[in-house]
Amino acid sequence: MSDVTVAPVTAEHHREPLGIGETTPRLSWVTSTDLPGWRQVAYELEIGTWSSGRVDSADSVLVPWDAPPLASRERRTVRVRVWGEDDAEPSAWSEEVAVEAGLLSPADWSARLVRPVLPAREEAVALLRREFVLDRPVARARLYATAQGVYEAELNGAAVSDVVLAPGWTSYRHRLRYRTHDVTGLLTEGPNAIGVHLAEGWFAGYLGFTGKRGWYGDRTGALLQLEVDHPDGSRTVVTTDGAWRSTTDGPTVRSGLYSGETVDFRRDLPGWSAPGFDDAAWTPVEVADLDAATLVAPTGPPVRRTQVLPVRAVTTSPSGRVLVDLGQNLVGRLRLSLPDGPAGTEITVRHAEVLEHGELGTRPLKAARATDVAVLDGRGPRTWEPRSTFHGFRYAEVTGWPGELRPEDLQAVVLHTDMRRTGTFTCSDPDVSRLHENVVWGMRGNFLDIPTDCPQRDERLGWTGDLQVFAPTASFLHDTTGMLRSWLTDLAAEQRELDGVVPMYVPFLPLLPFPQQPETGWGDAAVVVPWVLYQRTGDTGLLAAQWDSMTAWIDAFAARAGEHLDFPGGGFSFGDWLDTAAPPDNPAAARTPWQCVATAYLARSARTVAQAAEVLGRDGARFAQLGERAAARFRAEYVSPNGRVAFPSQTAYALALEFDLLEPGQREHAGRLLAQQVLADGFHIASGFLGTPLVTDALTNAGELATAYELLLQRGNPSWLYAVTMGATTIWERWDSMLPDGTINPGEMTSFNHYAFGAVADWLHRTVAGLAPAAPGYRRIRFAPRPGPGLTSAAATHETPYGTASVSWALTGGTAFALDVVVPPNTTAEVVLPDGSAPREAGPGRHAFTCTIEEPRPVERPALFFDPDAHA
Ligand code: RAM
Repeated sequence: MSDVTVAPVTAEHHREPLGIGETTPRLSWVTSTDLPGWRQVAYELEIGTWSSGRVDSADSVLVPWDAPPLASRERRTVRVRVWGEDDAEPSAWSEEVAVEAGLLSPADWSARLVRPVLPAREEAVALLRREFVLDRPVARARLYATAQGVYEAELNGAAVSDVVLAPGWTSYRHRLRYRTHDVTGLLTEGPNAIGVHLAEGWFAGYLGFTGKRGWYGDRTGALLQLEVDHPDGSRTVVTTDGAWRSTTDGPTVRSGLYSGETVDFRRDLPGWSAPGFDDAAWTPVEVADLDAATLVAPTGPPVRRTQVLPVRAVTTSPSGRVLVDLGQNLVGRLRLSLPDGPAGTEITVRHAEVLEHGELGTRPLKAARATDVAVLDGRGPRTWEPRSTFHGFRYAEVTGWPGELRPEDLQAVVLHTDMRRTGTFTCSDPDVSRLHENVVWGMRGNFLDIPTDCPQRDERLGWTGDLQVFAPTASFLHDTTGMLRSWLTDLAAEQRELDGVVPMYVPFLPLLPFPQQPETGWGDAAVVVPWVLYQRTGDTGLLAAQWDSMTAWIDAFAARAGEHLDFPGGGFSFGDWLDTAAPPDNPAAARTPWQCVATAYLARSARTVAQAAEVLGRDGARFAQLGERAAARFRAEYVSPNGRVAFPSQTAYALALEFDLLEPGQREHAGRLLAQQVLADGFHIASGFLGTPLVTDALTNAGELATAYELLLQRGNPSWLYAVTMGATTIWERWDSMLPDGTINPGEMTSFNHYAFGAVADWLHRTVAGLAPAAPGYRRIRFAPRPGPGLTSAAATHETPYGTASVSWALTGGTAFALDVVVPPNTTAEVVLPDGSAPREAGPGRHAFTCTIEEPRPVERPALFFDPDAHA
């Protein structure tokens, strides 16, 4: 027996493989060992009674399930053991994991969709229930459940799970996710009751910035199928059907995602989801049709409460209002320990991300009211947390609280998709470390079931451009693959209805009166996101699944570019959105015209599809050709023979360099000109959504690392650290969402939680710390830290598909460089030291290196250099 242990097997990208939709889920495992250089040479998988026998293979990630496929509801235990190069004996078996299929065919569903009868008022919340008797003991029970709206289910008075805001938001016309719950322990022989708490959610509530609600329908509904297996082999099935009853007179008076929730405890209905409750006054539900072919099992984790934060301070504002500060801009809601008080006492909580001159700054929320209200019943203290809403906030204003509000009366409950955290970064500059922390919080707040632009105002849409730039960072920080796979499936489904045009946001709603057109940098999400996920996870299956979407996007994009790839139709495009030169009321007015950006993106995306074709063994020649034509067009139109780009902008140079659009002879000059441009911009950000994520990489690769560091460490506005110096705890939509004088930016869109500009974290991970995949899925890793002026140490860790990789370096006395890396089992690594020496190979295990480098020096300012900050 060797000193090798194998963690429990995972199936596809599931955290909990219960109720999965794959019949032959691919399996992965992570080995841990202290044996240096350990590599797997063989494995044996056991799936139920099936065994693979010893398979001579080093593969441990997304290994095919060669056992017979799972049938609906079928559960099989899986385990693996492995052999290393020098191991005569296999490792011990990994701990067993049960992999269980959900309902795989529409025919498995006997449940009917039931709709409560709703009153005329908006945002009503319904309770639905029925009782049933089990005349035999319970051996195993599963609840398969979903809703049109957002729901929580209860059995005999207990919540069936800790999932919140289920079923989340998908393109409901195409796909509605159900979830499988193991409810064996919640049922008893004899009388039982099942109840559902149902609010409008994304399905029927307000969505988007047009003030419209009911995008998918104006009635909510629930679909539940409870299957109880008895020891004698028989099965009782209880489903939503005409026997259910409902009421909208329960304690939750109203709930909306944007508006918040009101509870009136005087309307409490104790025991409503337990047997014996008198529902004679309730109304029979209406049974409706639902296309069971749209029901799908989830591919990623659900939304959960992931953290509870205490209140940092309760203060009184200049105008005398009671304010609560959580110390962190977050997404979720407050849990209130309500005191006793006279029946009818109304406590109101308004939320906001910032204070403006000491008062709650709600203007950025636009039409989102973000207000929760509790009405006391005079029957003692209670704990209350809204159920069907979420807010983006750091501050809250509380009115009507009987007596004095104490910090311990409130807690913030953080909500987001329950992704596994996989990446960390820290460095010697606390502001940069805080910037990174802000990126993490920005991601947490905006990965609430779908990847959104912002979590607080009346928008919260799955903007494709935002994720396109942020996907590399996201996939380092958390395991996003399961969640994004679902989103990409929706993207493809929406795209099919728009002739290949990828909508600006997914799920798509026709919010604006004009037709969708191919949007540079936004639609490219169809290509970039699957490619990034492939790079980071090695999942070729995902790439194959998105192939049609990727190619349809290129065709639509090329059609807009026109025969000569010159985007002749003119018109509007977001382009380098929110360029720092754009005035607050015209975020599209960038330094770099959108046609220039579009030509560059066309080249890059077409080439990426050609690379994907190679991976998938498909013919990608026409994409490769298109990519080269677009690159040539870019050069002809926008680059001088020497490599000067037509627009004096960081974005134009960064695109040319990073998307590899230049001739070899032009690169060096262009790189120098980019550095000069950044200097001319006073080492400030002078780019927008699409350019900014490329600038530091372009500088690094052009040998202008010090300039990249100047940009990173800039603290004046606009810069990444400006917001940090202003006390930001998330990434902002605008560099100056908060102006230096404490006034909120007058622009129409001023979010304080927008992850897009946090995309720089990917450069922090890959270049500053120096941890990057050198082969898909980190099967080979590149450790190439690049110390620069202003930092003396940096470190990063990443849970690769093979286990933990880590890097940590320190620079002492300006020249003594020390590096520590951990290479996960079963991988190889190349280590590139910053002294210019040849790359070294490193096998699994921990390695230390030292070298002497030239002291990193700040960029020399020419004598006549004009620093706008010095003259401010
Ligand atoms: C804004 C969104 C988003 C951006 C679009 C173009 O409304 O907040 O970040 O992608 O515009």
